[in-house]
Amino acid sequence: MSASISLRCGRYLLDLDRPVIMGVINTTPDSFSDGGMFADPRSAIDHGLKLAAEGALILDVGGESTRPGAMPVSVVDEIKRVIPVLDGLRAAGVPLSVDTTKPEVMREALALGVDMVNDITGFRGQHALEALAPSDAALCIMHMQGEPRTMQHAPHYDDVVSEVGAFLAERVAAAEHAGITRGRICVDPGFGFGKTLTHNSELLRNLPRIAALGVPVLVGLSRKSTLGRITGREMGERIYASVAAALLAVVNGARIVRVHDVRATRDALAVYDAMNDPRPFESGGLSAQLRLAPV
Ligand code: HH2
Repeated sequence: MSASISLRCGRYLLDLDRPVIMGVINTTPDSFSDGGMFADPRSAIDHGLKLAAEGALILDVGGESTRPGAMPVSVVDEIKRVIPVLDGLRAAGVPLSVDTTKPEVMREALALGVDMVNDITGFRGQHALEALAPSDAALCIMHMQGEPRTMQHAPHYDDVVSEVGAFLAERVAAAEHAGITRGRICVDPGFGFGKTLTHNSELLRNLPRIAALGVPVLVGLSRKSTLGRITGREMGERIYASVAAALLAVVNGARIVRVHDVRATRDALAVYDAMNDPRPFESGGLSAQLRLAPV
């Protein structure tokens, strides 16, 4: 039997022996899939509670859209968007993640007690790793080529899997150098962030090579345009493709999937889980409490 895998996430130790769902809550007016739907804090909090009830074991709150062509948001505006929502979700009973690239926002969120910081720039911002070092929060280190406004113009790699893997390895080493233990780190190849459909499929096929870095892998393919290109479906009709992508990611070694459609993904992953180990399902499945040990 393989050694058990976990991630230290602030207040919790998250059991990753079975795949974990991270539910997405965008408090933005312009996110590519749910922009404007949860711009009011109350609706964002209610949505987060719903996602936790549906089976999300992490809630990821973002205040700046990263879709190709999105316009930047000021520190003040981003804080105004995410902090009330994170505050309202503190008692949700699952780890809270903030999706941000700004060290100032990271600091505010950490002061409030968030359990994870998800940075699409891989904590390359000045003082980003310093902001995380004194906390117990988890880090999601993501790869992106270029920057959101222009990243899809002409992404180019000689060998996408090797280049993404080398970047992630370098950022893990930088985090460790800053005093952050590996047990707090997960990595993400950054599907759609400066990548074509061909790059994304090559990364998904070769995910075991990213997992070989030795830290848990997180994958976000939910509703992305690459799935629209494959299926010819508009945003609101990509749920089946998103579930298929999440399942493939998990089969190829992802431990965490970042999704909008938690309920559907949960069912698909439960089938995968039960195939590997049916015992907990004989007695009703594993509760969130059993997978989230308070530290
Ligand atoms: N994708 C998005 C945002 N944050 N973080 C990680 N770690 N991995 C991802 O793949 C990822 C991410 C984009 O999706 P979404 O949040 O729905 O849209 P937007 O950035 O427009 O708010």
